[in-house]
Amino acid sequence: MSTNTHYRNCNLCEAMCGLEIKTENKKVVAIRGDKEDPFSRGHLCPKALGMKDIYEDPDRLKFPLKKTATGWEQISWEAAFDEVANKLKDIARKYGDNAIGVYQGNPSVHNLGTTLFSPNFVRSLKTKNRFSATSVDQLPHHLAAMEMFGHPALMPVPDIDRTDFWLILGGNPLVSNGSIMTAPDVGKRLRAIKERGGKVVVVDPRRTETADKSSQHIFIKPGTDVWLLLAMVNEVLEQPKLNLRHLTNLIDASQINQLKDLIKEYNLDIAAEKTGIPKATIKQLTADFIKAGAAVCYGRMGVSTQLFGSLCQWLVHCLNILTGNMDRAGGFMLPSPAFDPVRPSKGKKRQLGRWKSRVRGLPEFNGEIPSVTLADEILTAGEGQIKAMVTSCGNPVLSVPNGGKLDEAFESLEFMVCVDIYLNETTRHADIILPPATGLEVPHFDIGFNQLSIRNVVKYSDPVFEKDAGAKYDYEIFQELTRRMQVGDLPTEEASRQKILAQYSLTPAMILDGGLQKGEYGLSLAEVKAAEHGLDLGPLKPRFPERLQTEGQTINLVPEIFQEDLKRLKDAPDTNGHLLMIGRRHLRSNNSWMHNSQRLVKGGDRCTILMHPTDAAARNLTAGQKVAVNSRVGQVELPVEISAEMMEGVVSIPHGWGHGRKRIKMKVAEAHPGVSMNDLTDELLIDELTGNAAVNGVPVEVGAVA
Ligand SMILES: Nc1nc2c(c(=O)[nH]1)N[C@H]1C(S)=C(S)[C@@H](COP(=O)(O)OP(=O)(O)OC[C@H]3O[C@@H](n4cnc5c(=O)[nH]c(N)nc54)[C@H](O)[C@@H]3O)O[C@H]1N2
Ligand SMILES: Nc1nc2c(c(=O)[nH]1)N[C@H]1C(S)=C(S)[C@@H](COP(=O)(O)OP(=O)(O)OC[C@H]3O[C@@H](n4cnc5c(=O)[nH]c(N)nc54)[C@H](O)[C@@H]3O)O[C@H]1N2
Ligand code: SF4
Ligand SMILES: [Mo]
Repeated sequence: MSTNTHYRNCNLCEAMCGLEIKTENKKVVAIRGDKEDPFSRGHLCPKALGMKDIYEDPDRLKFPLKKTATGWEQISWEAAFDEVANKLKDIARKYGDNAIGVYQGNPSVHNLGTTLFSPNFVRSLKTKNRFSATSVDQLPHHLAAMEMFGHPALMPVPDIDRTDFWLILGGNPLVSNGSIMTAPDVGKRLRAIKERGGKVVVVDPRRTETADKSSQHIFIKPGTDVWLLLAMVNEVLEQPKLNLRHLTNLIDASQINQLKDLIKEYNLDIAAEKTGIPKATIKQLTADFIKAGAAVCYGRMGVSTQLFGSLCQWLVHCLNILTGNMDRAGGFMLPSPAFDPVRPSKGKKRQLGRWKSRVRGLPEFNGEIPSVTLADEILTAGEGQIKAMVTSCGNPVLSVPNGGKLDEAFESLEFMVCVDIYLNETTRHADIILPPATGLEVPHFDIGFNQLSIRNVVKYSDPVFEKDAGAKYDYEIFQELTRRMQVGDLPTEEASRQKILAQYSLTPAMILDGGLQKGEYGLSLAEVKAAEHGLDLGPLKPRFPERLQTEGQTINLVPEIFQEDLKRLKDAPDTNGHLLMIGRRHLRSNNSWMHNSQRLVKGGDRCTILMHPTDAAARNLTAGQKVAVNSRVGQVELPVEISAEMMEGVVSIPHGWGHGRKRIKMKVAEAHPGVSMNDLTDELLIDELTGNAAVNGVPVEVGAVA
């Protein structure tokens, strides 16, 4: 029997690890880290073997399914495409275009075909009711990028290979493997900072795996980072002279004075009171940050998904800018991707709030409405009510706050189609499921993460296996659906018409080749393909001002919307006396969808509530005991784990569990169900500026199960 070796990037998380995959016939016999990958240097995590499990999973769907009175039936692709297009068109005709809702989930950006081909399909629906996982995650990052640098995709990443001081707020990269920061083997890179005499500081309500390996950990009360950051920026501004370095000419000096005035009242005293961090600690932290050779502040998920997420991301930028660390080696930098989807906006400013959601009046951003209000838009009668849903790569029932309400909402729809590889908590509500080929069966290229990686690299991965006979790639599914939606609706003008028709025969390879050749390095797809371990394109380079897309290519330090939002701090809810719930991730989970791999779920129950010993004692709780957790929206019961790694007054539950719901088909996951943290998170708790979900800092009550 002959063994074949394949090299390919793992597409499960943002780290882009190179894998070496050995196969015999149609079987995976080994998956290791590719030591010759110049970026990941042999690193991988336990989820990499999940690639094999997904490939072999008997529960994974491969052909279209239709729900009938007697259960799910396999139907042909032709019949499925026709039925989906006809139903969607009928509903749009009857109730208007906005009666179709769309939700796109996280793996969308990890799948080449979906990244490139789903946008046309979504546009063909002409609906304003578009939702995605972005608004349960990182909307504040995009808003800060748009307001300050002129484009929502211009999100700087920490140059951790060259920094002397890495301040991490609300991120746990040793477990998440990094986010809005593609950095395979963060552990090694973090260690290297300390070995070269630098410092890593983690600010987190939990002493995380990352905090454990860092130089210093500081507990913070959930949802209060905004006051910490305000006080730190204040401290920076109080220096006799700012060291802006090459940014001096990119910032209007009057904006610095304006910022000073705006935030001067938010001093160390207020910060200490709100955050629970001693004044002296904040002062020292700021002083260390200022005096470090190169420093970078990085705020991720934990500071994005809270009530003041957007202010936090704005202030993270302010801290980096005002200490001269933006766009500088060892600071916060913009990558230079070989395939660059960011087109100059030619003065056309993207906007927030061009329209509002119908029921709650939440602002649109980048053409999307916040997912916290998806259930309202389905359940509330009236003109514009969503009657049909399309989901792709998403499991909002487990991922969006108040998932229970979404569960109920999806059940009430007239029609639902899901592009997904599993029959899970969300797709069980579908009338039709369209499963694409995935994982080892598809070509891969990291369009999204090359824009976020801490070194410029590029790789193309060929499929390891052919997809099953009769299976379809995701791009083929979207192309077919788009074509059917546009039939009879093509523009009459010949040139526009031809342009649309031409899209029906495009392939991902054609788009990649064109984009790569036009890109900064002028590579062809063939050249990229020839480098099976990937190409190293060098360390990050300063990109200002050329990359800025603001008017006059300057940095906008004090965007009006953040000035305005500061007023909201005065009405911040008083959470004293409440337990506050935060989330947590685990190396062997990937949001909600990889619990069907036995090797990834084995061991003890990981879906537990973590609680500080003092809080447990106050409630007479003992380790392992089942407790009831209540919030405004729901109740769940799960075992308690008692640990001083939690801050007092804070509890933690991992998200992505809750596979005990009926009528799903994920055998292993069903045997390890856990409960859904999002049956507790509250759709009314949001970063009001963007409508981004505040899944962290949710008030809950915990007590013994009666
Ligand atoms: N409480 C709480 N809630 C959270 C979070 C939290 O930290 N705490 N995190 C939030 C974050 S950061 C995110 S990104 C969201 C994620 O939210 P979602 O994106 O809605 O959820 P996932 O669990 O990623 O679901 C992925 C879906 O894609 C399917 N899938 C996997 N591979 C493929 C493929 O190749 N093609 C297709 N078509 N489908 C595929 C899976 O079967 C699954 O249904 O959750 C958010 N929700
Ligand atoms: N193994 C694994 N890896 C993943 C995922 C996964 O599910 N599993 N999901 C992927 C996805 S979609 C994403 S977006 C990334 C997320 O990547 P990260 O942002 O690194 O994700 P988390 O591990 O959720 O880290 C959030 C941290 O914020 C802390 N936190 C909570 N509330 C607050 C607060 O108010 N203030 C501060 N300062 N900290 C707070 C939490 O304790 C936690 O340590 O991970 C990705 N990688
Ligand atoms: S760290 Fe992420 S990219 Fe690397 S092997 Fe694990 S899941 Fe895959
Ligand atoms: Mo995410």
